[in-house]
Amino acid sequence: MANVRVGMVGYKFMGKAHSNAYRALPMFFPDAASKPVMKVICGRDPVQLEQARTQFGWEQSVTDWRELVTRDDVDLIDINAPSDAHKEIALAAAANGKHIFCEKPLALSLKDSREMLEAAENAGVTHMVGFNYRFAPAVQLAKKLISEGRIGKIYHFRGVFLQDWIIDPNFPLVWRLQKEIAGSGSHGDLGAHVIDMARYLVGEFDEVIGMSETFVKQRPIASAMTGLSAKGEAGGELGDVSVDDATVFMARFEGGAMGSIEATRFAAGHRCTNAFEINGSKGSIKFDFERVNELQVYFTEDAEDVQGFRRVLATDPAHAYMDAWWPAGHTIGYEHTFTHEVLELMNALSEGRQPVPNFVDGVKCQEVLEAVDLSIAERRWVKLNEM
Ligand code: 4PW
Repeated sequence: MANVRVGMVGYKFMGKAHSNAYRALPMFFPDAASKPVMKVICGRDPVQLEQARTQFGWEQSVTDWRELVTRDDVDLIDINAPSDAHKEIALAAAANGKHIFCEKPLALSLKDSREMLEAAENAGVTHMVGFNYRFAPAVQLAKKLISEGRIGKIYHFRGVFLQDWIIDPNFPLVWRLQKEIAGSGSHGDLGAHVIDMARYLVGEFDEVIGMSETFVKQRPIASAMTGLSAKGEAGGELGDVSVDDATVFMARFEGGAMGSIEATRFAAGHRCTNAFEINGSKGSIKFDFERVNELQVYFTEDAEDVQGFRRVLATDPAHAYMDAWWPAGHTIGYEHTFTHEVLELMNALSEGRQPVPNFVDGVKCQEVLEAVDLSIAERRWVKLNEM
């Protein structure tokens, strides 16, 4: 499949990140097995849509995704709409034989995510879910070290995703704070990434128990763009926040390791601290997305007089993807992780296999998210095999 004609739904944050990845891929990965063609971008607001189409470099635009999924000149549907739209668009895409790339979390619920997986499998289409942080070279190095047994048996996974963008109680009630649109708050938006990272590096979850809090229970019903109410007043009437501001949970993995996972949008000073530490019998590794090119490593086998954490700058040709970018020592960032995940998708499409992560990983993540929710509701440990 030389060219993959893409139809993308959504043109804001993730639409921009995905568009950049499609544009960068042929330039930096000319040997990719397939090449994305930025065919059609889809969004509801015609004015903003046309601006995005020209700015991001898409050939055409439509305002109705139902038209997009039926077009004969589109092979892949890329879903970057808010979470409440993921299922309907994915089911329609599968029904029309389109491959699907869907942002996380896969769906509003475990039930919906399982329906999406079944539809994609029954249609025989390729399906991918956007857990982009796996594709940081430093994370790929962590995966390699663990796979090679370099840190031995894993005892602990400690993961956090800390942000602080809604600490101000006057921040408006945007869609990410409304359960019917987002499904959950920090838990599904941030915690989903940590859950996926834990599954990728440590393995499957066995049981969980959690707690969550909504610190600011009502917010102004206002435009996220202007901060003004529909009537143009500052602040405006208040609406209920229906999702968690923070969720913390403990876990035990199938392999016996212990886990602690925290997701919050109330960690003052943390803009996007997606970090983990893994402790094993022969060493430890630490990653913090805010220093995305670096992996801190500690090996018990180092000579006693030089033992200690040391920083590996994962920007050499020996590190995943880096020989495609710049000479050793030249760092990369957030947007590069999306280019790497699009590379995996294009190669999978050409090789006739499912990419990793795919909807199976999306469902597994949803299982953990809902197991934690159940543990909170029933104030008990919940086994994943109950889901
Ligand atoms: O990776 C993304 C972050 O940059 C997440 O998927 C959501 O958007 C939450 O914060 C930002």
